[in-house]
Amino acid sequence: MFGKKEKPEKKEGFIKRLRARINKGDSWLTYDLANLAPGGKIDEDTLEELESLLVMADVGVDTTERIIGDLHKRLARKELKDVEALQRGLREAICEILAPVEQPLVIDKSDGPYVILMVGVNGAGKTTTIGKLARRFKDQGHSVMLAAGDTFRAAAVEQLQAWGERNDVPVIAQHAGADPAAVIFDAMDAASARDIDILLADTAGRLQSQTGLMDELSKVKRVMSRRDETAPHEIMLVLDASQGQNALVQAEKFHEALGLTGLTVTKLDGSAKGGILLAIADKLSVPVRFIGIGEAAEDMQPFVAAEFADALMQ
Ligand SMILES: Nc1nc2c(ncn2[C@@H]2O[C@H](COP(=O)(O)OP(=O)(O)OP(=O)(O)O)[C@@H](O)[C@H]2O)c(=O)[nH]1
Ligand SMILES: [Mg+2]
Repeated sequence: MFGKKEKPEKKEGFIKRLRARINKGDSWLTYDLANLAPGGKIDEDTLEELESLLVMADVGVDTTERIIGDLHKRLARKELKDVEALQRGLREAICEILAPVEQPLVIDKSDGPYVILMVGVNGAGKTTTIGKLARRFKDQGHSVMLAAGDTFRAAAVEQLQAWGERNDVPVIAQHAGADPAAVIFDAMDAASARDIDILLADTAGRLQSQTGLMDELSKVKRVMSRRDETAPHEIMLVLDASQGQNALVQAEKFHEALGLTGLTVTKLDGSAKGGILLAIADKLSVPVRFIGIGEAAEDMQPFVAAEFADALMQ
């Protein structure tokens, strides 16, 4: 488990920022819900309008149907007497979808370095997330090392090294164009030799449709398990929430190719209202480890379903 407890004031600040950034001023749901039922009466038409609202907020057609279906049942049971009851019902439906993917990352150091392989499309936020995690793990008292497995993009190694310097953690890198599997394998050796708790391995961005590059990731994973059969301990996909439904497609394809064990959803500050997280939680039973709402280190926190539901609703 994580060592030290989160400072409460830091956490409170995050929830406030999460609300403000997801909602960008007026809350998308509460504001609109009141508008949907001007006389306060909830009927089929209200639910139909709410349906379009959810689809537009990136929740996706199937997940929206699940939510609206649930509300229809409540309506039939005469449980939706007013806007407040509708809000409560909606919040419950949202929590039910999100709760199963709230599974915090648990670091197990008993078998040597805990190795996290970071994957995702170009620009999703992999390297930044590694930097933020390095900082977080160090603050919790773990020793951390970074592996510069993005040997493809110009300046990728320097970007990782900058994060390493900022957080005072070592970075293992080779020359441009080196085999990413070899870089990460060597870094695993170095991490063992130095008794490091957590190794974070960066990789180059790639589209889920680039078969050759997806195969390269499978090879990285295979080579890692040759060095330590329990590694990688976490294969984390980084998803940019502002890509909407495309993020869901990415998650499905990366999961098929690699067997993901965790997700980090970034850029919720720039997204169409955060609904994509509902679609991902509903369609893919992969734990959501962290959510990001900005570029600073404190703008990333563990995912908590109830908090996220509240941020959507308030
Ligand atoms: N607004 C916002 N920006 C973010 C967030 N996370 C990352 N970024 C920014 O997104 C940009 C891309 O981040 P990187 O970490 O370089 O992404 P990457 O996936 O490593 O990119 P490649 O290595 O090119 O595939 C940077 O400018 C980050 O500062 C976030 O939660 N919110
Ligand atoms: Mg990168």
